[in-house]
Amino acid sequence: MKNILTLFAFLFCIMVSFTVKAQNIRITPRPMEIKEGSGVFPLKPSTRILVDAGNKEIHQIVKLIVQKINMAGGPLLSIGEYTPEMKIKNAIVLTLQGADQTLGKEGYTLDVTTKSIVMKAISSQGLYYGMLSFLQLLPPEVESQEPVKADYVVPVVSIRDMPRFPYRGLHLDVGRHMYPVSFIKRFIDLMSMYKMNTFHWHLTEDQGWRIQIRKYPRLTQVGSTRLATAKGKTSEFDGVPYGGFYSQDQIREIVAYAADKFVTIIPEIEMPGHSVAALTAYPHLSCTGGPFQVRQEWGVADDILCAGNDSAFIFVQDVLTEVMELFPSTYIHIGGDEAPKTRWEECPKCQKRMQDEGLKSEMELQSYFIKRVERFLSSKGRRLIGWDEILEGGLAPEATVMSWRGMQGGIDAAMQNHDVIMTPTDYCYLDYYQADPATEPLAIGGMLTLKTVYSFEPTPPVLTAEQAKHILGAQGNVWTEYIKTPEMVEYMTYPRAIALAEVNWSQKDARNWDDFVQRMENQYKRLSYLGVNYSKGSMQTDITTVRDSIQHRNLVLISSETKGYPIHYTIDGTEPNALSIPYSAPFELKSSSIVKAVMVKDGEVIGQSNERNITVNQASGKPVKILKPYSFKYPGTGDQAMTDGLTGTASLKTGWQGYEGTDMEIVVDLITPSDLHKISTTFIQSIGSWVIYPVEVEFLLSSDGVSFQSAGKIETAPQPTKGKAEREFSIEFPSTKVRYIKISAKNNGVLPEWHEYKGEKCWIFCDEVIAE
Ligand code: TNX
Repeated sequence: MKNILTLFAFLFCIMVSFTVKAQNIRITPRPMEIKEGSGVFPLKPSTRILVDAGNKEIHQIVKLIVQKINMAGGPLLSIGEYTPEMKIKNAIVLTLQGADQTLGKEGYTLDVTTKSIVMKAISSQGLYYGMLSFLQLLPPEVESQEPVKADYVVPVVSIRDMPRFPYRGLHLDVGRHMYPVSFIKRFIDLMSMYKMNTFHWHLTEDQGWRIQIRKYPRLTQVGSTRLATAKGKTSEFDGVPYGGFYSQDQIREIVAYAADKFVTIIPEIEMPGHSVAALTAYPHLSCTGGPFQVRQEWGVADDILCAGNDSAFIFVQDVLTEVMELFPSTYIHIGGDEAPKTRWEECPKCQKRMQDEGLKSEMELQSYFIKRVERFLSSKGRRLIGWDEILEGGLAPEATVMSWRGMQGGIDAAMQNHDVIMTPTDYCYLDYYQADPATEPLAIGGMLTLKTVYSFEPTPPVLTAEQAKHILGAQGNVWTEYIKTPEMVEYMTYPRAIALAEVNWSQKDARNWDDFVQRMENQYKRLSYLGVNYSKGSMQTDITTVRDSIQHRNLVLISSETKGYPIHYTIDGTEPNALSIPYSAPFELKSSSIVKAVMVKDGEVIGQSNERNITVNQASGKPVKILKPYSFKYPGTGDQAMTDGLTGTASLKTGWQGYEGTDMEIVVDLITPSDLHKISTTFIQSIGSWVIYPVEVEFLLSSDGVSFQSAGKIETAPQPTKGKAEREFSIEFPSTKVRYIKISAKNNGVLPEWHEYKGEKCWIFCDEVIAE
């Protein structure tokens, strides 16, 4: 009996230590080396934290962490001084003594035994990162803002860690929308929690100048306020003035706050483009002399700083002088992106400058502009960063390039031995959608899921080992045209920024999506305790169809980028829950339905529900022949998009097939001749996106696929409609046996006279053939 009890006790211990292990070593970003042991170190009120005598910086950090643990309901630890002669028991040690030099300035070791926890690093920053990892070994409740119950035990483990990249950045645009000082601090707190070390603060824009400059008061008196803002993606305005700026005192406060968390702030002052707010305040800095208005709509403005005007350079230098006083960062970002040369081409001063300086093009004039600013920054011991457009016309000698229009700018710069920060739109634009746009809040466009961010590899394989050293790291960009509130900033930033934090910190081959998903459970709990409005988009289901090409029918396929959780769905329009039909394999729908699906964990729905309207009619799943090709930019689901059962959604990206300037012509083969009396299809119009209705839609029928008879034609004259609209084009006829349906739609070709961009190629967007 006693033996059996001992055996049970033994098994129980193994189980406990196993669950502690499985639950707790979930540090994100994943450390370089983790050696798991067995047993735990319990935190008790008698536990002491010992730090090197005289290290004020680390003392400060330790104090914050002691408060944090206590606020969450954990034991109140005491702080003492550490000396190497001490016998360490029931203590947590943070020391610069005896640290592993090879781990560099940001690296650390963290050794947990049942008796002590020891963190070593060669700098306070390294110890800070050790502390962050230590916090992640504690239960997630440690992030609670009020006392909650939790078991404060730390699993025995030995960690050696250092970052892969030195530059681990997050960007925030406060030009389009701005946020309170308290939120900027919170943004810094959160990024630092994931060991990011650079905050790129985008402070000036066409739509608002947000930094106080003493020498140019009108920048904030005039340039910080726009009279209205574009409503959503329409060409209407809300009529509500929007403004604000950060005073120099506030900026100093934020810079100091960030420094305590080892976050460097790189300020960005945009030039020569994206500067309409500055030109509104000081029109003489422009080519035309103005007047201007702080921009109310998004996009790219033609009016930029005049490169022929010496006062523009004096202005830039004066502004940068005050900026350098406020920001100790070595790097200063000067923008350089999206500067149309329209004004410079017509400006006598710019043209004279080109002549005087022997510049052959406006591109070279841009390069002259940037080089001149760089000389100024270098003379003050600072370094210039610019968006990849600064490559055009020749790079300034010491410039660092932020590659955003893909990776090529970064590759070119690294090949010229320039430093690079990778921030390509396809992987780093946190303003893009992160789940099905049909169920997401309005975003600028694009699609960037958590998994795609996680898959980012900042070092392009074409670079040699030497050139690759110029890739300093990656950065996530939060552009805020459609992000009005702090809550929305968090929604767009998290959890994607955590995926990018791991891309930057963890070793390349240590990255594993399924493992990351597991570890994220720990992070989601922490974010919830912190009240972060993170997105659950990665836990959304994707509902689509696959075509059974033997039986010519569509089957509904439900999946998700986050694997490992059961999916449940409904087809009767009700909200799915854990009791709804469990999904196991693609299934057939007997009639048109709304399919709604969720993922479930422990009997609870996780993530938000997704839904798709799926139509079932005589054409569904039948083969489509494309007679005139659609655009590869908007293929829908490809050749079978018009009969895939998935109707176009509110987003131009989902469902619709697009034709750029060309006509549409398709034939659907119903395989078995069927009695039909109605055929329809839908087109969309979205003036702002250059999509208009076709001018003519014709439906033709055939029994042999060779000779077709017209069943009806619908003509329209292109009319401007407000916002986005849909129109069903249909014909009805006496019941007829039909095997082939041809639909041909004529594109107007170019945007009509009434369009702002008249004469440019216009699109037609169509979806789904419905045959009844
Ligand atoms: C391009 S990225 C811009 C920004 C916009 C952003 C929207 C860059 C250097 N310029 O001005 O806000 O796209 O995604």
